[in-house]
Amino acid sequence: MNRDKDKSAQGAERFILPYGDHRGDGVVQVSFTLPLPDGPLGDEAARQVMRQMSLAEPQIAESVSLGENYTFYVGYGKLSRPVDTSKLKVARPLWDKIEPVQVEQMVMERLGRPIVVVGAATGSDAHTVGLDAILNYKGFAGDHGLEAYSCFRVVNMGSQVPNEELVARAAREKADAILVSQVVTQGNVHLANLTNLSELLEAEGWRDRVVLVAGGPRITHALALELGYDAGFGAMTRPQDVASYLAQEVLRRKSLY
Ligand code: B12
Repeated sequence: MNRDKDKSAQGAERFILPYGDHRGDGVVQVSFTLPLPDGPLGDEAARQVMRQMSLAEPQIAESVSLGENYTFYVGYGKLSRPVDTSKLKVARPLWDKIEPVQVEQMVMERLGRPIVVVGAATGSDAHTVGLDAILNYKGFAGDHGLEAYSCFRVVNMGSQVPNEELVARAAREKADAILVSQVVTQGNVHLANLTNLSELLEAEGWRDRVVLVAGGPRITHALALELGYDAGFGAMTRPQDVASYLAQEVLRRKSLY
C-alpha cells in the first residue's frame, strides 16, 4: 500500500516553533567557535552571531577557550517565526514501517524465498559502519540488521568496492536489490560514484530488474531519485526502515503487494 501523506504528520500542529522550556517559546541552543580570545569582546561577537541567525534575546551559556584566539560558545536564543508544516514538501520513499515479524511472514508467504541483497561502500569510500549498521546482524541503535531476518540473504562486500565489481557480484547472486553506501562527499565524489553505478546498470540492461538504494549521511530520498535510484536513506536510518521498504518494493514489482 503506497501512501501520499506521512502518517506521522497526521494530527500535527500546523504552525510550530522549537520547544525550549515551554511549548511554543521558540528557544534553541546553538554552538559554534569564533576566532577570538575568551572575553567580553568574544561574548558580544557571539551574541551578534546569534542575532544574525534571527535569534532574539541571545544569551551565552558557556564559553570555553580553545587555546590562543579561539573560543567555543554555547548560546540560547529565541526564534519567533513559526514553521508552517502545511507548506513543506517532503520527498520520501513510499512504504509503511512494518514490524520485523510481519516482514518475515509477508516475504516468505508471498515470494517463497529470501530477498537477495548485495551491498557495498563504493569507489574510494572506506566507511563501513553505516553499511554494516543496516546489513549486519548487530544492526544499529538496538535494531537488528537485515542479516538477522531469515527473509533476506545478505552479501556485504565491504568498502572501496569498484562499481564494476559490485554489478558483477550482484548479477552472479541474482540480486533483487543493490544497496550502496556513500559517506565521503569531498569534491562531490559521492555524486560521481552513484551516477556511474546507475549508468552502468542501465548499460548492462538490468537497471529495471533490481531495486537500487543509496544510503549515507548526505543522502536524501530526493537526491537519490535525481541520480536514478529507487530510494535514498539518510542519517539515523534504522535497519527496520530498509527491511520494510525492500520487502514492499520487491513484492510490489512482482505484483505481490
Ligand atoms: C569512523 C569515521 C572514519 C573511519 C571509518 C572506519 C570505518 N570502518 O568505517 C576512518 C578513520 C577510516 C575514516 C576515514 C576518513 N574519513 Co571519516 N569519519 C568517520 C566518522 C567519525 C564516523 C562515521 C560513522 O561511522 N558514523 C556512524 C554511522 C552509523 O552513521 P552513518 O555512516 O551516517 O550511517 C547511517 C546512515 O547514514 C545510513 N546509511 C549509511 N550507509 C548506508 C547505506 C544504505 C544502503 C542505507 C540504506 C543506509 C545507509 O544508515 C546508517 C545508520 O543509520 C565521521 C564523522 C561522524 N561523526 O559522522 C567521519 C567522516 C564521515 N569522515 C570524513 C572524512 C573527510 C574522512 C577522510 C577523507 C579523512 C582523511 N582526510 O583521510 C577519510 C576517508 C577515507 C576514505 N577513503 O573513505 C568526513 C566526511 C566529510 C564529507 N562531507 O565528506 C566526516 C563527516 C568527518 C568530518 N566531519 O570531517 N573516517
